[in-house]
Amino acid sequence: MLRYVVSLWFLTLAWAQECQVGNIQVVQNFDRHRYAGRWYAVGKKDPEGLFLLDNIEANFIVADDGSMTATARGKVILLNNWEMCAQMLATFEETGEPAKFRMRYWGVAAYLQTGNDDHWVIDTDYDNYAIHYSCRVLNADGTCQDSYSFIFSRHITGLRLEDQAIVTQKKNDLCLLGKYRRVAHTGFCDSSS
Ligand code: DAO
Repeated sequence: MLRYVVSLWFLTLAWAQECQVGNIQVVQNFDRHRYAGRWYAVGKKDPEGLFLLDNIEANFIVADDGSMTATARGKVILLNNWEMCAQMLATFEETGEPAKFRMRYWGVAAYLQTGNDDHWVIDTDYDNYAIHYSCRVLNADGTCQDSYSFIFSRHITGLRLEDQAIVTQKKNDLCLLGKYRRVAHTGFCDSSS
């Protein structure tokens, strides 16, 4: 029994070490110019009190001075049952690490969510997939209590077969394997204003 408790304690400790937000690796030599353009969220790990449900896409723009902004849209449900397409805007503040930004976001309508979150680019090949991560609340042991993460694809149909293993490995590295749901694209935001 004691051996079981001790092994469990070591396993928990190892998990907590691996899952420290401070140990999360982001993409090396991040190139925002190649990251720019339209991405479709095809998977999402929701935060507490989720906001964007499906039909989520983001368009990153890099200005001549190098600053990055984004427009985004996605279906949300407000007041329990009012489905609408949220049009969002975001600005990205440098942190000194090229793939780590602070993202300030707000809706074009005042009743939409506003926030200021981390926006980390965990991995991308720029042409097909990108993995985003944000931890909103840290636990005392340095693991994340409340995170969200988008799996982005350049293709509205989803990830290519050859990218799926890479993305699965990264989900595992983020300690979020099994916590993502598929994000549907049904044209909701094309047909609603
Ligand atoms: O959907 O539950 C949620 C949290 C996401 C909020 C952030 C949306 C703002 C705009 C995204 C821009 C690019 C990722």
